[in-house]
Amino acid sequence: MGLPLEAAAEAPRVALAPGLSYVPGYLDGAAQAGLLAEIERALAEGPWYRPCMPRSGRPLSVQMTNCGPLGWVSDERGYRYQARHPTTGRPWPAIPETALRAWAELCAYPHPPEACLVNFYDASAKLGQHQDHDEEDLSAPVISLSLGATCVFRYGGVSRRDPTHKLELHSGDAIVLGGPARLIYHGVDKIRAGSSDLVPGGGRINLTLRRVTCPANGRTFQS
Ligand code: MD3
Ligand code: FE
Repeated sequence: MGLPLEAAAEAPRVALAPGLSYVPGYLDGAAQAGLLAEIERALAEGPWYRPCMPRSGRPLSVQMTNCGPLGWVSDERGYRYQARHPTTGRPWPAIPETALRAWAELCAYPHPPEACLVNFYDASAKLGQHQDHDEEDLSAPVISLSLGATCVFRYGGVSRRDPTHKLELHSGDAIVLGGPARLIYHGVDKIRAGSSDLVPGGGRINLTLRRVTCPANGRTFQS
């Protein structure tokens, strides 16, 4: 696995906005296949489940699971991070090595990620515009890795009324969101069905790596 790492280190970073950098083709074909195999092993321990919206209980179209000491969940009671899978009650599996390497390589944050949210989009799934603010440590960036079908990602600014921009995310692309971009509105408008054969049966998988707790406040899950 030495070569994909060296190749990835070469991938150019495009600054799309302050704090928002885009790394097209960060993972080459071999690294994408390797990460998918790691995700398939994790799914045997922590399968996909369909989260629900708080209050309404309406199911999301995106299926989810997590890796790491903490996982993000959404149900009738609200949004939160928790240490166990909501349907199996088991701890989440370990964060894939490829994802840990991406965190070390793409951001300068001095502590490891605690949560790796894994989203699965079939051809009709979408994710509405939202902010990610359930983490205590908003000084840490979030890193996204895309696998499989291309999506139309849309992002704006820190106000819901700010103008938005569209970006097609392809298999292997990474984005890093930190600093002034950490609280921007963003979502997934659509999946381009049939655009990739990587994920069996089609669809798109997105991993987001997050730091949840503040290392300074003594509530860390790992140091
Ligand atoms: C901007 N996921 O899981 S990844 C999410 O493609 C989420 O599955 C989308 O939004 C997906 O919350 C988008 C890109 C992304 C991830 C985290 C962010 C953009 C972000 C955090 C802050 C701002
Ligand atoms: Fe998000």
